[in-house]
Amino acid sequence: MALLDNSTSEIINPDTYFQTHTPSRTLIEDEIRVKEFVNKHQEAGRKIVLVTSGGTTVPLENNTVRFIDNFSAGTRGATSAEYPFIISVIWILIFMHRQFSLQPYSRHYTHSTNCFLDFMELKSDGSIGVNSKYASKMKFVLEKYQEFKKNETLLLLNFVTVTDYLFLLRSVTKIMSVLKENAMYYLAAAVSDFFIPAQKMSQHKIHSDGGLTLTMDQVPKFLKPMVTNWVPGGFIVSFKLETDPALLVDKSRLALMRYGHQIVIANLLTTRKCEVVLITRDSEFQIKLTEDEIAEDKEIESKIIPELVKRHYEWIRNASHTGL
Ligand code: PAZ
Repeated sequence: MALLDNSTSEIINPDTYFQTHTPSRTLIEDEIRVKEFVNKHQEAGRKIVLVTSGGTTVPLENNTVRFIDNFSAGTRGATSAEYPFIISVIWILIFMHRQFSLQPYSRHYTHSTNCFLDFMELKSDGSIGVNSKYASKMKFVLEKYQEFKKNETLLLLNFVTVTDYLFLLRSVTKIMSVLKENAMYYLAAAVSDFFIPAQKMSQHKIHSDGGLTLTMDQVPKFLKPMVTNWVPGGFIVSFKLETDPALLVDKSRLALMRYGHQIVIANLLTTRKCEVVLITRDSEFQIKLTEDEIAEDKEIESKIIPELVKRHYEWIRNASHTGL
């Protein structure tokens, strides 16, 4: 039996974390891609949003056979990325997601309960095509997807472990910091809270000849260095997930006060697809789908994103008034 007890968990500071852990082999290559992407769109005067999506894993062995995962399939991130971040200018997207989790547009046809084969049919002449029942929705999604690809307005990056995620987040946000107010950071990934530091981890596969007791350390709170050092003055929106409704708003507000960013979006595991609360320093704003909207399959992200874009504009306006 695995024994989990967080009372003995150690707290490592972020600098020590980065000094004692190794980034993924693709980090340097990813940094080059992000720099090119940011430079190109910055020169064209565009705004860029970073969306993080999906869950991070926590390996139990350095040669990883086993790892701890979480429930997130990346639905929030992939769905949000499809709702145009538009008021007067189009936002460009960096989509940093868990490898093999849902992606914008393809998410409609790749999930196991929504297999793309179910949308196709064999024709009498032996060719294959899209079943006419689904053609109009598929055409809509395909057009949007091809537009993204043609205009190169979507950069995909992926991570697997919590360590991959933290190194990548630090690099991407530091590179994006040149965009100043022309950027938004939308952190919807479900990032592990506990991990086993590399130096304490078993090198090889843990033997299965008895029970297993795990002692895990706390993952450093990366929002603090992100807000103060990586993108000082950036417009940062984080998500807070809870399962206990009595704690949700207070814990979300605490995170906002502790890290000093702009918005925390509070959501409960059970109702996250139809109800969230946007928490700022001086307000709480509920976004909810009505019964009719739920019946029409409306997605709550179609209400969240325009609200955030509006608030980003207000934030720039207020900042320029106060000379910030
Ligand atoms: O991926 P998904 O759509 O199933 O879940 C989204 C979510 C609940 C992970 C996201 O809305 C969220 O709350 N992310 C932050 C989780 C946290 O670290 O508290």
